[in-house]
Amino acid sequence: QVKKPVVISTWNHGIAANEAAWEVLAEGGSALDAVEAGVRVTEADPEVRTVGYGGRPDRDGYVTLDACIMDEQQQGGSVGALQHIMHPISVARKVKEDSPHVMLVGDGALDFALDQGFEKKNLLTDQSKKDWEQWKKDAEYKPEVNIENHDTIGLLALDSNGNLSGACTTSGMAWKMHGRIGDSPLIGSGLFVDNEVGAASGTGVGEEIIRVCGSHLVVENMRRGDSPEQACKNTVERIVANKDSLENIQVGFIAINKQGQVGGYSIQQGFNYAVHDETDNQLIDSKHLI
Ligand code: SD4
Repeated sequence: QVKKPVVISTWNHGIAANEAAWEVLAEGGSALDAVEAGVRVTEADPEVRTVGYGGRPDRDGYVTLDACIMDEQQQGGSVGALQHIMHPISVARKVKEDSPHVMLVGDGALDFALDQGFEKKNLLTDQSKKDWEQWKKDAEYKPEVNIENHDTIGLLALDSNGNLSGACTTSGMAWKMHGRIGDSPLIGSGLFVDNEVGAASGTGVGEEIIRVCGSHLVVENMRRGDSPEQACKNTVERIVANKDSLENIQVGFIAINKQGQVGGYSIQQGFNYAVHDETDNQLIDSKHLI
């Protein structure tokens, strides 16, 4: 028995994003439209300091955004280090649909967005500017577990036709080097969708996710028979396998399979995800390795 529709997304802000995605799904809309609508809520919220508008800047004071989207036909679109655009996920979708490419970065991505009619905006809020000025006093790059760096939104949906799509969007690690791109816009790292099997998304220290192609690995684990939770756990174990110290490294994954089963797993305690199904929209504390 397939459970559908279902939406799963990362962290507390997933609740509000799920609501918006659910509105699309409840009317029989596509998973692709749902995932885009969902994460746009998070991108526009200045209180979410890790995604879109109001996100913390890089060490030079620039808010640079990473996002990708993937549909049920395994077509992806992505933007990296995009500045001045409120909804990078929608630009990523345009890259998928209206360009011959999968990924655009930096000024080229901005030019494309402006050509497509997106409006140029200042995304650096007063609060994020203040935080940056405070950070500059010591200028140390020390990501802390579950704090300020790890709240990328990844959102996966299974629609009433049984199709899967996913979206992932972030301002990346606060105080990153200018030009740094994380896992979130990389198809296979921050997000992967295979409509035959399932979908996955990652959050946390992007450098750790990239080196194992994390979301792709989660989906491949499901292909070999793992449950969504087990697939996430195995991927987390691959990440920690070569690490001397796990201090200050958080990585979490969420996953959904074709049956509408969902799960998540993280390295450290503190990761949670939101699941919306026919009965409820609830936050679940992820199981974790340590
Ligand atoms: C990154 N995975 O850029 C993202 C970080 C994250 O909120 O999850 N941020 O590495």
